[in-house]
Amino acid sequence: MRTRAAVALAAGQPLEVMEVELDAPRKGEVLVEIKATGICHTDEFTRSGEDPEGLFPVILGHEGAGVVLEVGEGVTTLKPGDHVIPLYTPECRECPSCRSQKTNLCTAIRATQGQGLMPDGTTRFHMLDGTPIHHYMGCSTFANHTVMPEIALAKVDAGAPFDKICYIGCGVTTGIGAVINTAKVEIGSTAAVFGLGGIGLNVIQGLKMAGADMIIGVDLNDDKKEWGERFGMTHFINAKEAGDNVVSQIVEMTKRGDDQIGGADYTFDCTGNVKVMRNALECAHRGWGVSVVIGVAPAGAEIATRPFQLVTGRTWKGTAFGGARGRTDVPKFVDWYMDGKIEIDPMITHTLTLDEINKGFDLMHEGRSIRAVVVY
Ligand code: NAD
Ligand code: AHE
Ligand code: ZN
Repeated sequence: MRTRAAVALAAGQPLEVMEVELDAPRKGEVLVEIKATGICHTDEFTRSGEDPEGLFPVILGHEGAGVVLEVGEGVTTLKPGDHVIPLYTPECRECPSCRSQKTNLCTAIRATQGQGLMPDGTTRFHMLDGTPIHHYMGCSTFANHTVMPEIALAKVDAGAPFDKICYIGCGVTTGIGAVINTAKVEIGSTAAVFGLGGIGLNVIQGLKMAGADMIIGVDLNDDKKEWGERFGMTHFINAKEAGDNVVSQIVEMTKRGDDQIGGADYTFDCTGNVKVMRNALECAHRGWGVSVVIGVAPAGAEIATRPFQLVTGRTWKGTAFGGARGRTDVPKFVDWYMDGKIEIDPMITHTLTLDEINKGFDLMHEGRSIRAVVVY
């Protein structure tokens, strides 16, 4: 079939909206009509050429929601008409990682996914002249139709609005999941969140749900103060004004108890900047502070700290997709949204057509959007 897609032809170039060819789903695969997709900073990371796994031409996008149109041979858990959220972290429930119950990082199809291919090593997308187009994070939601493995689709409430629940496909689940699955924040905790964008605000929302007492937000952009407060942030630091003092400021603000040792119980990097990651670790509390890396850093970037920071009891952790097991947990996030337990609507600041998709990237760069969503 033919479908419309925003194609990244080369690194650093704007996306080009065009007709592309999409092959039928093969064994274990599903054809999905994408109804809406968010634009996450990770799409920009790959578009810009900073992603060491970046391949071109490619159809980016990994934060979608849609409807099953057709299933390939052997598909048993989905049928045409089902509403689904694509999963860049699939859940096969059979690989050693899934069976371990210690991680959400399913390994069933990770190798081919990283090569921009379907699990059988081929692509379903082609240019009209036959040139293959790479898949992205196994999803490619910047196309009106896509083909996905059955194990990478979560079936969700058919009454939920696509233009909102698409955000559960990455930002909402990553942010809230980082708090509840990865950090396992307790009631009364103190926390610091670096980067108050589409992910950081969901970390704040998760911290509020978990009952954190003090939630310090840090961003370069003063406009984010109001945004953070909207979701439960209690204190704001402008990172530009604080400069190198951001760690000492947070330590000072979090001093508690007789010994007056400061430091946040939990800290989160939602920027992808390795210097920020270091600050986030170093403002975590001596003896027990946990710092969670969420941001994705450019090729070649490395994190550093004095080992003494770890010797003295800080823990550095990372999280992908908020530690969520997609087919199990994503339907629950949709139900929480439908039940009013989590907020999504105010964070979707812009709704665009596919033809306007590059404007979504501009809004992100200008710090004007939290999430721009393309509705097909
Ligand atoms: P975004 O562009 O919406 O937000 C980033 C925010 O960080 C902005 O508000 C920006 O002003 C702020 N910022 C930038 N540099 C800063 C600095 N030095 N100090 C303080 N604040 C700073 O991006 P997003 O969609 O929220 O994504 C955030 C990061 O998370 C990206 O690196 C993205 O690739 C990554 N991410 C990771 C996962 C995962 O599973 N680990 C999932 C989604 C996104
Ligand atoms: N390709 C990059 C890494 C990108 C990355 O870390 N992706 C996150 C999801 S970001 C969603 O917005 C992730 O899930 N990682 C686990 C995985 O298996 O990819 C690089 O640096 O090579
Ligand atoms: Zn994302």
